[in-house]
Amino acid sequence: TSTSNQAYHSGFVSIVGRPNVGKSTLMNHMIGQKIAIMSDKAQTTRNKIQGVYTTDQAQIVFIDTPGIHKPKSKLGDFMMKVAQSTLKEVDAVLFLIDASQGLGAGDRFIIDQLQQVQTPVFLVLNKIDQVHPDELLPLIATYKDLYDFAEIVPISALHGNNVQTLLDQILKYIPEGPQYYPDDQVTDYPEQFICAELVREKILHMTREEIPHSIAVYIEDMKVQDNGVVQIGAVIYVERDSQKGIIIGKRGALLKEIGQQARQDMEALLGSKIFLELWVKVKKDWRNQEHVLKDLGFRH
Ligand code: GDP
Ligand code: K
Ligand code: MG
Repeated sequence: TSTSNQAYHSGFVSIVGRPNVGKSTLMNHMIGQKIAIMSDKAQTTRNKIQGVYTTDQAQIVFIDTPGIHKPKSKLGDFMMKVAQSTLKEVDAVLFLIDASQGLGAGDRFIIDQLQQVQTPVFLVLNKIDQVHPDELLPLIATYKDLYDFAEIVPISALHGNNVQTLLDQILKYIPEGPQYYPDDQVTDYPEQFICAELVREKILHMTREEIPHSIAVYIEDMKVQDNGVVQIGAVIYVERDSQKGIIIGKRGALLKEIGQQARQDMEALLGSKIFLELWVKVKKDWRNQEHVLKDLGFRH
């Protein structure tokens, strides 16, 4: 307010951690809206998605980083580069772990990456709703042996326990700066991208392991009709004809279900009626073709 002479603070915070530790859940909880898609399958988040947390004293832009892991394809390589460059640019890094699981090879790989940057790193122990309090201290000791963390905060992203404390701790690391985004903006990603992610999320939920890593979703067009209905055309790219058959399902049943569920989420997101059309196309080996990745919106 005009009577306060406290300076405004703003900055960037990256969220890293093994797949499924709850990065997207945490960001959505902090931002208070469903931006990053959530699922119980690995590699749900491919692009960095920014969520914006705004108060009248500070603004924090969160980056939900794609999983840091050893790259196996050009797509994996792309994700790794995004993650590494992000770590250097931010004011703090939240290293999220699943407290109900022990230290694994994936955590060690991430810690190796963190050793290469100067940025303060928080150890955030998530899913404390699933562990006995006695187990926390030994777990913290194990991680403290490997890295000098700036802060250590146990939370439950799903239930919101201690999330406000985490936000308060983060604010200590946010320098003076301007408000980058307006009060009501929660993400800087275009609606097209989020709609494509919603379609991909439904496919992740409704198919078996072999499918999720073989698909990409691209919004071909999105326009508002005279009656206010938003018309969206989306293409689901798969690598093989057999995968196309799986996604379409018996007499188109699965594709219809994917479309219905994605449409409901889009309507909630955009606040208007949606007319959604889905197509499935085969694009062989799209994951290893640089130009295909560019077409599909994977940016460095
Ligand atoms: P990400 O891959 O790190 O982004 O993980 P997600 O946010 O997609 O979460 C993976 C799974 O863990 C989902 O099924 C979440 O509901 C679940 N999860 C996330 N946070 C918590 C938590 O605090 N407690 C419990 N019990 N489950 C959680
Ligand atoms: K996930
Ligand atoms: Mg995620």
